[in-house]
Amino acid sequence: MHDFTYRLPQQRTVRTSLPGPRSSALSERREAVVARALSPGLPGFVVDADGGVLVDADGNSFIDFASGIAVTSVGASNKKVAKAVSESVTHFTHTSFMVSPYESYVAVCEKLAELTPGDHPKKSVLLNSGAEAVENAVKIARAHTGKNAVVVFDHGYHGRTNLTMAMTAKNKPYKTGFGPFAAEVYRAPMSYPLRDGLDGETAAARATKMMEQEIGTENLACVVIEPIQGEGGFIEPARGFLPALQAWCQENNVVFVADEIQAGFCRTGRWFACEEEQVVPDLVTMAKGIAGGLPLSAVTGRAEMMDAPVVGGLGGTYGGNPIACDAALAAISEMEEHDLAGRAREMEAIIREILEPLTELDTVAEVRGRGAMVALELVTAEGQPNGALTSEVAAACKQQGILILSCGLDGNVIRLLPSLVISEALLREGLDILATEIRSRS
Ligand code: PLZ
Repeated sequence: MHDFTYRLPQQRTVRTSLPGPRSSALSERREAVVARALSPGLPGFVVDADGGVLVDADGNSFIDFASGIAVTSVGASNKKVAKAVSESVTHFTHTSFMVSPYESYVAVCEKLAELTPGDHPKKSVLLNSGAEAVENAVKIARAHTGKNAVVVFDHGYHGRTNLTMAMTAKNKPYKTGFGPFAAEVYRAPMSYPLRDGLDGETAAARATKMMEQEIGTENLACVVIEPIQGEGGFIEPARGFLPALQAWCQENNVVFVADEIQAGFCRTGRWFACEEEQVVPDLVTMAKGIAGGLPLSAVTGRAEMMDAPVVGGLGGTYGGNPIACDAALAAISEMEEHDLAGRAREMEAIIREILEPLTELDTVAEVRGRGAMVALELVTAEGQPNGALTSEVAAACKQQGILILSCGLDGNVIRLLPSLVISEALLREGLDILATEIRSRS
C-alpha cells in the first residue's frame, strides 16, 4: 500500500497521562459552558490533525480510527482541500444559492450525477448535514409518489432531527425524552446474517411481507436503507437482500433511497456501497466524506423524482455553501487521483489479516464490513452481546493513544473508520494494539 507525504509525523506518541494538563483545563471550561449532552470520547483537545493522526493540546499524537465519524477520508488537513478552501474564502463566503447562484454548486451536482450509480438522468439538491439530506429525500419521495409512509430498518440510523429521530432505531441516547416523533415511519426487519441466519432473499421476503401487510404499498412513499449500517453496528445485509428490496420497490412504485452518508465516497472500497451488488437506488443521500470535513450533504436521484417538489419547495439558507462546494470538488478529485476506493480495499486486506485470527476467541463473534469500514462484534462466553468488554477495549486503546469508536444497539461492536490516507505502518500499529487488548481480556 503506498503512503502519502504528510505534514505531521505519522506517529503515536503519548507524552502525558491522558487527558494531559492542558486538555484537562479545557475540559473544565467545557463542562462549565457546553451542554452535558455532548460528551466527547477522546481524552484530549485537538490542536492539529493530518493523515492518520490527531494531535492534542499536550502534544500527544493519537492514531485516528474514527476520522470524525467517517468524514475526513482524504485526511483532516488535506493540502488540496485546504488550498481550495483558502482560495474560496477570499472571493465570497456565502450568497445562498437560492438567492444568488454560483458555479461550484452546479459543478458538485454534475460530479454527483457522474459518480452515483446508474446512467439515467440525475439531479441533486445540496444541504448541510446528513439528517437534512435524509429529510429532503423523504420530502422528494412523498412529492413524487403522493404517498406518505416511510420504511426504515431495525438498527438503522438516519439522524437526530425530528423526522430522522423517528427513523433512527436506537432510543438511548438519540431519542430519550425528545418525543413525540414524526408519524408514518415504520420499521422493517433488517437482514443481520450473524443473528438471523437468513439468506438475502428470505430476509427480503420477510421485510416486504411486513410492508405489504402492515403498511400497504398504496400508502408507502419510500424505503430508506443504509447499504451497510453504520451506527447500528456495521451490519452488512446478506447478499441478495438489497437487490430483492430494490426490485420490490420498483414493482410497487416505492422510492428506494440508499442512505450512503456513512458508507459512501470510497469508504467501502467503491464510490458507493450499493454498487457491490449493482443496486441502482432511485435517490442517494450523501454527507460526511463528501467534502473533506466541511459541512455539506446531498440528495442525488432520478431527474423526474428530484423535480417532483414544487419550485421553491426545497432549499435552506446555507445548503451547498460555496466554501463547502469547493472543498467537495477538491476532496472528490483527491479520491479520483489517488484511487482511494482501491486503497480502502487494500486497507481491508490488512485489517482482515490482523483481526480475523481473533475470531478463534469465544469473545469475537465476527469480523465484518468492507473496505475501510470494518467492525468486530464482541460477545460473552455464552454468545450474548458484550458491551462491557467493548467499552473496556476502546478505553484501553484510547489510553495508549488510539481513538476507537464503538457502535451497535447493544454497544458491543468495535468499528474502524480510519482515514483512507492513513499510513500502512500506523494502521498496522493501531490494529496490533487493538488485537492485543482483545486477546488479553478473552
Ligand atoms: N445517516 C447513515 O451515519 C450520521 C452520527 C453521530 P448528520 N452518523 C453519525 C451522532 O451521534 O450524531 C448519519 C449516518 C447515516 C444519517 C446520518 C446523520 O448525519 O450529518 O449527523 O446529521
